[in-house]
Amino acid sequence: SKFENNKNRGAFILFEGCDRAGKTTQATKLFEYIQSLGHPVKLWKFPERKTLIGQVIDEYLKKTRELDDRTIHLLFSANRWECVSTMKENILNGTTLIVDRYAYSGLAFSAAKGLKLEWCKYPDKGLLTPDIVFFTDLSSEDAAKRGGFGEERYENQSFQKKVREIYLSLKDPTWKILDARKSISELHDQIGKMSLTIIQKCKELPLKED
Ligand code: DGP
Ligand code: NA
Ligand code: NA
Repeated sequence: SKFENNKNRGAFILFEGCDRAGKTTQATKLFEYIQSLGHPVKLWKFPERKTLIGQVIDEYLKKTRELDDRTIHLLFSANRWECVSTMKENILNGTTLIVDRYAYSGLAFSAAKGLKLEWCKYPDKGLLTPDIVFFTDLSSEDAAKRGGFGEERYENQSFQKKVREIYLSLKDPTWKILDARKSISELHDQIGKMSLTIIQKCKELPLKED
């Protein structure tokens, strides 16, 4: 496309983690920080519940709709696919995207139900590859202590324990595993520094689709 040789692209910064690990708090704080420095930046969250597919996902998570495990896996993936061209356009035009959950969530949550990891991976093949992944790591015991889980599907300790194990098996060189027991400001400082480095570095690197 006309963007491929852009020498000034934005970064794709991803947050992943179990429920209640402080991901959304850190993604929001990072967004505000990067914006305050004058960099073009946007905050995205998956699932994107506002689209037609996202509305079905929302009903599934709120337990007002039941769906087969493979069906919902494919819908979560389709929800990422329906946003990919907009995300790509933003990044290649120089906007950094801070994304709260992406394909690793799909693998961790679906494989935790017993679906085969290899089967789960295929629908997400070709999606954008993050430049850095911040994994806010918290044991399911510590997560449960944070005022308990919410009412949505998946929000219970034994399931989250499985999700965390699968997540940790997915770690690759783009991952930074952060101890989510640290204070909000300590984590934010750490994340902010690494993000500025990656924003500079990735200007010279192609955006990957794997
Ligand atoms: P959140 O709004 O971040 O709490 O995410 C909603 C829930 O959906 C959360 O428990 C994680 C789960 N989730 C996110 N992405 C996927 C996915 O691709 N597949 C499955 N099965 N679950 C997902
Ligand atoms: Na949740
Ligand atoms: Na969240």
